Amino acid sequence: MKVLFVNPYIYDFSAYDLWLRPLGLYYLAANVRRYSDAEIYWLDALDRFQDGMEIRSREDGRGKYPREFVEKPEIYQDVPRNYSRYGIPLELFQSKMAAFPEMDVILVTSLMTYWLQGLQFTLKLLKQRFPRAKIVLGGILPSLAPTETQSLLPADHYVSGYGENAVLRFLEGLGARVSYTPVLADNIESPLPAVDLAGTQKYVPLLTSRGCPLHCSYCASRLLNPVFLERRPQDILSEIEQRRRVFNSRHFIIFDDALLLNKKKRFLPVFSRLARDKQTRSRFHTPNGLHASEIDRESALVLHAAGFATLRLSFESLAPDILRRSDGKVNRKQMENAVNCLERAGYRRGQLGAYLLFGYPGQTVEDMEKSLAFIKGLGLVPHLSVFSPVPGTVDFIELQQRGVLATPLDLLETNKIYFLYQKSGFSLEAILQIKEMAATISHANLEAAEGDPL
Ligand code: B12
Ligand code: SF4
Repeated sequence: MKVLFVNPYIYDFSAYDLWLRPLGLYYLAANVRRYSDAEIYWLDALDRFQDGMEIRSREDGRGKYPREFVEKPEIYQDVPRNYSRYGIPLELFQSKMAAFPEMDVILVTSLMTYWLQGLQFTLKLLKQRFPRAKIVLGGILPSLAPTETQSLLPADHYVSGYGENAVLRFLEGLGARVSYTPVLADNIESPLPAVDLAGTQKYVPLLTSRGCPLHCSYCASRLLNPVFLERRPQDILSEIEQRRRVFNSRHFIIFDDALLLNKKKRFLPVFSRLARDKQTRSRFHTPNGLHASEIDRESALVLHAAGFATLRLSFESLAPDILRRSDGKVNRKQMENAVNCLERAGYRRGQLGAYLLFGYPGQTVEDMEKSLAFIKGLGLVPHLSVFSPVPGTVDFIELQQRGVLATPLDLLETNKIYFLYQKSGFSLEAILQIKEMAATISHANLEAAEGDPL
């Protein structure tokens, strides 16, 4: 049986490769390879490192996607931004498909609820080339919006939640020989994600836990991962070691929601061990925000000594309503303390980033100014994390009840840029003013940091 794994194109106002990787699909491919006799094929429309592409990247692997401007859907007509298809050139995608043999099954992932059109476009290409293949769709879309996914995206089978077990069962049902079907209920150890299928292994994703024990009203972590599951330190260390030995990987991108929570059990044993290992020159990056309240003297020293190069702290806001809805994640004092500890550990302040929620319902320009001024005072680089209304979250349901968002759900309304410009209450001038303010602070604080001591 031949099985093709596909990461689809993106249609959006913006998309940047901030180490975006289809990690869920890597896990599924590893499981299919280990536990079944299916033959595996791989097609990633977002892999900037695959053959024949000219790569322009930063040294750590971040970079721009190739893009092609496309017509905006009706609902986005008033958003004053270009709209594009992001991903590898179409000819490359098509020539890869043409070179593959006929497929029996195609497994397609989805990474954001609003990347609907990218999926529709990719599914159309796949159906034209492989009309007889069974298509299975999984990931964020069928997990958070199952009804809409089924009505808008043609597939033979839809999987909500973790796919390891479901995929093997599906293949077994079609006649593949399957030796084992893993259950991830209380143990997330599984074959290591199949990063060998990617165009490069220099920058590899790393997951030390699934989910988060907190309950922020804007976050879908709990819906996607009902239980906070943590890996054993020894298994995490073995994965890092294997990546270094086999692939010479240098950059590890942490995909956790909550790397530092329960730090004594996982973060400290793993990374203090790496910190002691002076031979290694690995770099760790946390594009997802870290819990600043967990950063004390000890964890700051470990972060620095282990080689954490990109550190972004989840700050969100100083606005009382947002703080309340963030499940007590962090406050002003904890943030100051975290930054002091990190500075003492050897970081310069301008090397540290802080995520600020922007475009949150009810937020005002004044809220943003105050929060930005606080981050400026701390000497950090602000990153505006534009609010995306995520289906199924408390905030999303409230927005529907208030009539701000449509019922039934319109997936295109979950786009963060659309929400910011059309629904957040911020005027175009205010949006530009806040972005400008953030850019100025960022520039000044980055300059103050001058260079990278890591
Ligand atoms: C890591 C991460 C990122 C990383 C990398 C993203 C990536 N995928 O490469 C970065 C930092 C870049 C990122 C950015 C953003 N993210 Co993000 N991110 C995550 C996070 C924490 C983990 C995703 C992940 O890889 N998990 C690990 C893998 C193993 O799990 P998985 O992908 O779910 O896969 C499993 C199942 O889904 C299933 N499955 C997956 N594919 C398939 C396919 C088939 C066929 C089958 C059967 C099953 C299946 O099986 C897999 C294995 O069990 C999730 C939250 C979460 N806990 O899921 C948010 C999340 C996806 N992000 C979210 C958001 C809001 C964002 C941002 C918009 C934030 C912002 N305001 O800027 C940006 C947007 C990025 C962009 N380019 O526009 C939202 C989703 C929003 C939405 N509307 O869909 C989430 C859910 C967090 C939240 N706030 O609720 N993110
Ligand atoms: S702390 Fe982060 S991951 Fe956890 S619920 Fe809040 S936003 Fe989601």
